Amino acid sequence: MKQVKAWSGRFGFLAVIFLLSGCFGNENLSALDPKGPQAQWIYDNMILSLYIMAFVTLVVFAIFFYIIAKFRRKEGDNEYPKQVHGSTVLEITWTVIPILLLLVLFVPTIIGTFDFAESQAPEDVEDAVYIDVTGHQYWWQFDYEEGFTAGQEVYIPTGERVYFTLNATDVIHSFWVPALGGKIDTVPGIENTLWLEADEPGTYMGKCAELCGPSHALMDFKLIALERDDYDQWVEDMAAKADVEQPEDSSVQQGYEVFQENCISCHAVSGPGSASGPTLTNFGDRNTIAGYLDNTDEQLKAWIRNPDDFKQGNNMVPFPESEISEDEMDSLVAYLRSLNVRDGENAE
Ligand code: HEC
Ligand SMILES: [Cu+2]
Repeated sequence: MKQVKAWSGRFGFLAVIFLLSGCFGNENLSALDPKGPQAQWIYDNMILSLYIMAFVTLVVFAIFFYIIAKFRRKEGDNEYPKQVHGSTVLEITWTVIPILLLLVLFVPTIIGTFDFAESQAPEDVEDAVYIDVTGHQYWWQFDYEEGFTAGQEVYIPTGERVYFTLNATDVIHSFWVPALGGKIDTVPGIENTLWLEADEPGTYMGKCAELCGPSHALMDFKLIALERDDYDQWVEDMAAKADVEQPEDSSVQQGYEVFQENCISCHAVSGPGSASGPTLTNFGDRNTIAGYLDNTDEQLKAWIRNPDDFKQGNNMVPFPESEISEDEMDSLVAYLRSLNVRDGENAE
């Protein structure tokens, strides 16, 4: 008996932890804590539909209990009551009321759905930002109009609509930043559109929301909203990287050579990216490796040695010691750290 109690206590404790884990720790990952106008709109409609459902439930249960009480068998009731079939008035009532309630949800939903898919800024808006998103198994590519590519982390200016055009190369993925807006599928061969806006600067978690293979659950990304000035600076720096060939810093020269020999076939480090692997132009600024591992030197080495340990079925090849020695690995890591435009500011 004691044992049972102890165990149920432990499970109860675990259950509470699991429930609470949904509330804390995940930076800006909740649709219930909207951080932009589109997410706010979705949240408001969610609450509206919740009220409608609560109202319907209350009314139905009230009638239910009233009927049970009123028509229950009373003392002396020994005969069948009158048997009634069908009632046109009732049929019409319970068809019309739900139609009206559905319309209350339908109309704003349709208006919102079309508004969110808007692919062009209104004409009076200058320098609206347009970004092409491509979903890959299991990483995200973000192509900017200025001719460069970012991987895993998409930067946007704060307080304005940013227009995304979405696509995929292999299978269907889905682009979702819960705290900022709705999700939308990225489908090979089809261009979907969506705008998002962040009220405040910050880092917003993004998720792939369409089962796309064994590592689907790890296909995370981040949306980083900067003040407009900082954003412009970032764009300028990323675009400037396009011309950089040789590292200026001689201490990372060896790493650069190791990289050129083994990695450049899949990873670009400047300009437009490639479709084979994430662009590493600003890898040193990333918080995470492959979207979710803490970006530490140890993890980075472990990732390069065997990516499949971390993301099953991903498309990067492993690099055992027979191909890259421990010494070369150190220099390679130093080189990767040197690839940044914000002095590794995001990395923690
Ligand atoms: C065959 C193509 C290929 C080669 C060669 C390759 N990679 Fe990758 N790499 C990938 C792919 C694909 C991913 C994305 C994996 C994922 O997240 O699903 C990746 C991811 C990464 C990441 C994480 C990137 C990020 O944005 O978080 C790093 C770092 C990396 N590779 C480094 C290297 C290094 C260093 C080499 C050379 C030693 C190398 N890769 C060689 C395909 C390749
Ligand atoms: Cu996916």
